[in-house]
Amino acid sequence: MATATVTMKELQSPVEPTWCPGCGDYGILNAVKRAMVQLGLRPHEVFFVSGIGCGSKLPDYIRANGFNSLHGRPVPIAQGFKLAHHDMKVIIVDGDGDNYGIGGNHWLHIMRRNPDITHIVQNNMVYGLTKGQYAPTSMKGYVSTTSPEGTIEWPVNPIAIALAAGATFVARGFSGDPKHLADLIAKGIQHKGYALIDVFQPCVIFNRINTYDWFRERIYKLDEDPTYDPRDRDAAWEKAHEWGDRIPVGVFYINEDAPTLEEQIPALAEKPLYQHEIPPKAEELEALKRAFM
Ligand SMILES: Cc1ncc(C[n+]2csc(CCOP(=O)(O)OP(=O)(O)O)c2C)c(N)n1
Ligand code: SF4
Repeated sequence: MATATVTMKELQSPVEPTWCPGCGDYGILNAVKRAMVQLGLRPHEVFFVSGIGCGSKLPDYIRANGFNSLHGRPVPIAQGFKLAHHDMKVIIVDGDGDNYGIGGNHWLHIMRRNPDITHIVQNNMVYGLTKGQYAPTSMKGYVSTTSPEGTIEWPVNPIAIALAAGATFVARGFSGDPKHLADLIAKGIQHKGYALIDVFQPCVIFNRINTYDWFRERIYKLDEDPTYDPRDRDAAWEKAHEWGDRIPVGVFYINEDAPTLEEQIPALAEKPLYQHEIPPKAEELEALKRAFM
């Protein structure tokens, strides 16, 4: 891990955010910068990948490498980048619609593979950019432009799905508490393997149910309970289903022993893929062709 000194100012992008005043995405941007400062991560050491959505504009608002991909596609792009350049920190930042909806299948498979990637999902339980349609995380009965009588679908449970799919780091934060969220993001970046950080992010325009106050009345921190052990998968499973008057945030689960995707690919052991010789040597190409004949 880098040990250089990095300041919040150094991470300041010249681009002004276009988020609505009061949007929970500001807290996430602040927490991401704080985490980079905490870890001494310099702009050139980090690559952000996002999809399409309000929150997915984040790579424009931080001075680091960044790439806005298509709606639902940041996961495969981040994996491709990680394989090509596995010595860089790769951070995906996308919305709940992006990752739990259209990109849901990619998400399942990144968790099985365990690349060393940090994934911050801005979960506002609504589609913000496209003006308030219900999302996969909207609560049952949620009234929106596309569910005027209330959505009849059960919401996805990101924490339970991540545990079931084998994610090796599963956490949830709240954008109204950027300091706590920064600690979670820093832990996720330090974790060797895939780290999910689902973040409650109030959308002050389209989600008038799950507001800052709604979350503040309910959330409590797992790390304030000294008896909670995040290495205990059964305990995490139980906490994943806690919803209603009390909703936990913090690190639900961590498995520090699983090998990463990169560690299991022999070609990456010697040097990053982008430093490999292209095109391969003639005899290597011949051998490859013969393997398919
Ligand atoms: C393939 C594709 N389908 C649909 C859209 C339209 N679209 C853009 S953003 C979005 C939803 C964004 O919601 P979310 O990912 O939760 O992010 P938020 O805006 O709430 O931050 C949709 C449906 C698109 N751009 N591309
Ligand atoms: S519509 Fe909602 S999510 Fe989008 S910028 Fe405004 S407050 Fe934020």
